[in-house]
Amino acid sequence: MSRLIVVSNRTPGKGPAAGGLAVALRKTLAEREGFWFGWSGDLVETPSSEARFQDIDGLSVAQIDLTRDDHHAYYAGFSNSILWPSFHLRLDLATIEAHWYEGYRSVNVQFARALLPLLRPDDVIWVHDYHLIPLATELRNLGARNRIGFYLHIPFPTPDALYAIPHHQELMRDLSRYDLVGMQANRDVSAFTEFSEHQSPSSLSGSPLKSVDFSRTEVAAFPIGSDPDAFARLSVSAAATKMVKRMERSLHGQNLILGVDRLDYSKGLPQRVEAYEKLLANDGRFRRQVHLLQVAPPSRDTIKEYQETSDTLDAICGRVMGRFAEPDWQPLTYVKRAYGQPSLAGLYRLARVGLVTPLRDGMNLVAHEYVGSQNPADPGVLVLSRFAGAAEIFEDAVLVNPFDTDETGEALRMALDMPLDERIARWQSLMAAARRHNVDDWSRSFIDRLAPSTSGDGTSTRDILYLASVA
Ligand code: ADQ
Repeated sequence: MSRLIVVSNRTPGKGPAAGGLAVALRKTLAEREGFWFGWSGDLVETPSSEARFQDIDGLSVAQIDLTRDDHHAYYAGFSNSILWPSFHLRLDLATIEAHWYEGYRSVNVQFARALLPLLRPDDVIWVHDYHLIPLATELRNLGARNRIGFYLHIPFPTPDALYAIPHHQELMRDLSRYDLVGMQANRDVSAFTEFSEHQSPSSLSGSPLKSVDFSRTEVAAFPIGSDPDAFARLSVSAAATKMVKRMERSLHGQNLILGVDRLDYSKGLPQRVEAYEKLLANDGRFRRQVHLLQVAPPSRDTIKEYQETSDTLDAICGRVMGRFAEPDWQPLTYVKRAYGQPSLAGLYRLARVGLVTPLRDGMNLVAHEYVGSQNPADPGVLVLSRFAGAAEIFEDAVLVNPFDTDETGEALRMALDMPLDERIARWQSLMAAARRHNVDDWSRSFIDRLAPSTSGDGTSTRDILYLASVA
């Protein structure tokens, strides 16, 4: 069996904090051999061109360092101030500084130069996410003939949003240098197909651009998932129970509504709190009967738009507190810190409503984890944004338009009033879907498709994939 080389911006770190994706890829790496390649997290003045290997909890990891300037242009600049907002259709929050592209490209070249000497001819390479779109081109320019796959964890943009990205044509040509491009949802494959079939000859110079030939690249949806049965076990573990007991003591029998997110403008946090405000304003029954817990640790907080989202959320939470709180009752708790998976699993299980309302999201694993953690005899209700990739998987969630805070407020009322038999029926359907789309099968199906002749048991998962015709 050929080795698997996983490449991502960061490699997994030490300790038990790894998410489902890292755990699943670790398992795949243990089955196939190979290593994980990425940035070390260190910024230095003169990085070595050679990668350093180390063993991280049994995982073979190769890392390179970057300079501060390259990293800034590549990560905070092109990746997270241009690609992230544009792919999430937030051009209003993008900072279009085309010169960041040089740093972005240069880091991809550095990754390719350090990775190439470590490769064997039959290694299969799996590249992750928008930071590394050019990597296949740079590896192929250096002579790599390996099978190379790319997985986009975030949504694929509409053509208009794509055209707003400097050098978008080169980025699309970069995608065409992969053998397989995996996306989260049918929606993303459709957006990609729309672009590939109607490529616009637009350029600032006015000269027509040649259209990109995608005939050698297969593009398909591989919806990522979690390990729902692991979350089911975790949600009744000692660590989860400890958190549940703590929380129950402060709830005094109120129903818990729970949001868990990275603090990111794509997650729709201000709109979510506003929807909760409307629930309390429109239906006095719920005052003193419900409590919203929003867990949202800061992320990418060197970027201005993230600080502004944080300020907006602070203000809205303050407003709702001022409007509804009483000396002996608070309508919400907002916690700006991350929790380990056992604590999260306990909170998920305790929550009568899992409120997952991103404005746009590749998949949203919190929705999967919430479903996995429910008590089968008394499950909570998932209120889910239509604009998360997860909405294609979880048809029996209460689906909402997160921009419409009246609708989300009404969905909250419906979820809180939902009778037990309906909650059980919906949850059983959701749990079946979470199991069908578990993260181990996701990883296996991508690799089977990328390297069919080298797969362990030859299992085909073709029937769960949605293929795009992009020839
Ligand atoms: P993210 O935008 O980070 O991921 P999401 O899928 O919701 O979004 O969460 C990823 C993980 O972070 C989950 O396992 C969750 O438990 C954890 N997490 C979130 N908030 C946390 C908190 N407050 N404390 C502790 N852990 C927390 C990107 C894309 C998504 C896509 C994933 C995976 O934006 O659309 O689903 O990658 O492909």
